[in-house]
This record gives sequence, structure tokens and C-alpha cells, in this order.
Amino acid sequence: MTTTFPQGFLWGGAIAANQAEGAYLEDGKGLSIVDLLPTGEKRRAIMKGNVPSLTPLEGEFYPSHEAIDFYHRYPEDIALLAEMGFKVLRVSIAWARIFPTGEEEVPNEAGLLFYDRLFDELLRYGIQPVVTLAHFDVPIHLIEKYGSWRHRQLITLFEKYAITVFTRYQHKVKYWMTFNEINMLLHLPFLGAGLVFEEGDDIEQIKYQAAHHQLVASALAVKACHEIIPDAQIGCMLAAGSFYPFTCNPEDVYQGMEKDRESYFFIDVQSRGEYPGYAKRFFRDRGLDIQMEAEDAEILKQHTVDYIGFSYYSSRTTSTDPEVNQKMTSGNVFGSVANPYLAKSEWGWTIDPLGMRITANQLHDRYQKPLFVVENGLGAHDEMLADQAIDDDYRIDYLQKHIVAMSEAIQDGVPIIGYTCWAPIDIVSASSGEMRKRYGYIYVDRDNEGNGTLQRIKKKSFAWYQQVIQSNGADV
Ligand code: BGP
Repeated sequence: MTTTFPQGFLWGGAIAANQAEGAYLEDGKGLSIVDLLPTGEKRRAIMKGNVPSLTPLEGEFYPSHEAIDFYHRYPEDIALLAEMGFKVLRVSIAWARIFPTGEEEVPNEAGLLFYDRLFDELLRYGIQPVVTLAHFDVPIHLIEKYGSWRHRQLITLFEKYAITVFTRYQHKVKYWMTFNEINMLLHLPFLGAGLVFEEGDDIEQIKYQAAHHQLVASALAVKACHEIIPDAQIGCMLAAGSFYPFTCNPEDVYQGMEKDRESYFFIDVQSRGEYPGYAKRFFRDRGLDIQMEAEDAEILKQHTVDYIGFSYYSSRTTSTDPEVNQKMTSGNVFGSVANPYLAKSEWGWTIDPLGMRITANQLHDRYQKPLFVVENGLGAHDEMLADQAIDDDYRIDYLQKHIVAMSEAIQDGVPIIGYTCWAPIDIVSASSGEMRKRYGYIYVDRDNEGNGTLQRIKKKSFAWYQQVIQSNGADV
């Protein structure tokens, strides 16, 4: 199979502040969403909005508090990524490092300096930073005071934060993204938007109102980015993966379309600049009354994104048959039924490389804008053999097949500009909080309880990815 990629293709990897940095209160940083997420089952309930406390609980282990200590060890990590030949590294800025409560008049200089140093270190090796403004990140104070994104005030505060970082890093960062996996808000509303629910809350109403606020905030960030850094590109970010109908029964097919639209709804607004008819109908049918200000429609229309960023891990499958619905896959927050044609990862995530080609083609048909694959990878247990060898052939196999599928999509005419795998170095898992769910080409000696030396060790996949980049994807 020949794989070809355009010259200048942006090879790299992606991490997020809260899953890598640690130093959760250092240099004036405020508390943020993930600082309240422990590991295991409790984590899942909290991510959905069932939050027992807005301060860390005594005796509870919160993996983000130290994570892999990227905050202090980034020079060593970046040197390793540079050795692999990275062209880009996707990171996020922790909002609460810049504005610890979200409401300060003046930003926290120590927080701004950290990202100055980080971006300088990347640029020293010729690695372009790709920066997400909000990767599951809201300062806790804004949840206490406003109920987070349910309140319109968050738009103003987010816009101020965005303007601050665009201005500060205008000469260092040319690729930006607004909200990570914006559609996650519907599935994990605390993680995606800091939403905490109480008895009697109209959850659907709150979620879609918060979504509207994020969409307006995203458009205002696009506006500010275009004004402050005219040569930058700013995109949206979708947790993608098309829904397949379980059978050719039109009821299943229709349901698949509806489920895709639950996610496309966000990108339709961010990319086409208006609410699609099916969304308006959905609001009407459900009796949802979304408060929009007179100027919102114009803001959304005028400030659409430059590219569509998306994560792709799995396709999803849906059925209207109650019996089929008994067989759900375990790991998927999107609620997919098991696809009998596809294997699953150790965490129950469906593995479907061809689905990557299908999803990329659908996104291109729909939006006709450049696409950027900003997450894709395999979470697995890694076993250390003698001499610290980690033979992660299963990871190489997964990534190889997805890179081939991406090349096929490019040959189909889909303009994909880059690929940042999740995550080039082991970090804390977002869904489980575990360290043993590893994605990296670089192993980090840290376990689920936070023990370990934090030593970095190259896995077998390290040399493989180095070769992929060196050959511009010809040698996978
Ligand atoms: C995406 C998130 C990431 C990341 C990834 C892998 O949804 O944007 O933050 O963590 O999924 O998921 P996990 O870490 O749960 O395996």
C-alpha cells in the first residue's frame, strides 16, 4: 500500500495541560475542573455533573495534581519529541494559570511566563505549538459564582482570556483551537463545561444553553485571533467518529443520522455560522428555550473557523432494536452498541481504521474546509521487559493502520493538514484518571497511585514514529 502525504504535513502529537503538567497550584494557578477528578468510578459520576465538593477532598488521590510533572520536565520531554522529528506539538493553556479565578483584572504573570518558556523551547527545535484554549478547563471560582457556562458572563471572561493569550503569544503561536471536543459537553457536562447539577434541574435546557454560550465565545475568540494574529489559523475541535446503523432498516439509518447530528450541530454552527434547521426543530420539539442575544446570530455568522480539528478513536454503531442495545461497548461515552465486525481495545474502545477514512470524507463533504486530525491513538497496558524494553507492537499496528486510512482519505481528495497522535508521552487518562492506560511512544514511570520515579523511557514505537515522520509518512 502506498501512502503519500503532502509536503509540509504537520506530524506531531497532542497532550493537554491538565493531564500532563501537574504543579496544580504552583506559581499562582487556581483550581480547575480536573483538579477535582479522582480515579475510577467516582470520576465518571463527577464528569457527568454529580459533584460532591468544589474543593479537593482530604485523603482523595487526584492524578492531575502532579500528573507527569511536565510543568518542570518539559525541556527533557521536548528534546525527546524533537528527536522523533516532531513538526508540531498540540498543547493546551490552563485558563486558571492565566486567570486563577477567571475574573482578575490583570493576568498572572507567572502563568504567562510558563507558556512563554514552553513555546520558546518548542520553537528552538523548529516545533510549532498548536494551542487549545480550553481542554476540559474552567476555573472553579467561575463554577461557584456563575454555575460555569450556564451563565452568559462566561463569554466575556473567556473572550478576555483569549485576547490575553493571543496578544501575548502572537509571535509564537500560529495554530489555535477553541474548545477541545466541544460536543463532549452533552455527554460529560462537568468535564466539558463545568456544569454541576442539582435535584430538579432541567439538564437538557442547561446543557444546550451552555453550548450556546460556548459557541458564541468560540466565535468571539475566532474574531480576536483573526484581528490580533492575521497570519494564524484557528479551528474548532470535534470528538468525531461516525455512527453506523446496525442494520439497513431505515429506522436504524435515521437514528444514525440523528446521532451524528448531535455532534455535527456544534460544528455546523462553528463552521457554517448558523444553527441548522434540525437543531431549531430539536429545540422546539423538546420545549427548550435557548436565550440568545440579538447580536449572537451575527457574531456566529461573521466569525467561522478556519479548519476543522477532530479526534478520532473509534466509529460508533447504533440500533433501534432493544435486544441489540443490550450489547453496548463498555468504554464509549457516546453509547455505541458493539459492532460485530470490529475488535476492541483493552478498554472496550472499538478499533476501526477504515472509519477514520469514512469520517474524514464525511467531514470534508459537509464543511469543505481543511481538516486536522488532532487526536488518535491506542490506550493500552504496557509491560516493561528486561533492559527497560517496551515492545508495543499493538500500538504500532493501530497507528499504522490509521495513518494508512488517513493517507487514503487524502488520496480521496480530503485536505488533511496534519496529524497529532494522542499522546506521544504517557499522561493521565481523561476518562479514567489512570496512568496504566498508556498512549505514548515514551513511557513514564508512574503508576495509578502516583508512585514511580517519573523517568522517561523510549518504547519500540518511538523509533517507528521517528521513521514515519522522517519519510513524511511514506514508510509506515
Ligand atoms: C479525548 C480527550 C483527551 C484524551 C483522549 C483519550 O476525549 O480529548 O483529553 O484523554 O480522549 O481518552 P482517555 O485518556 O480517556 O483514554
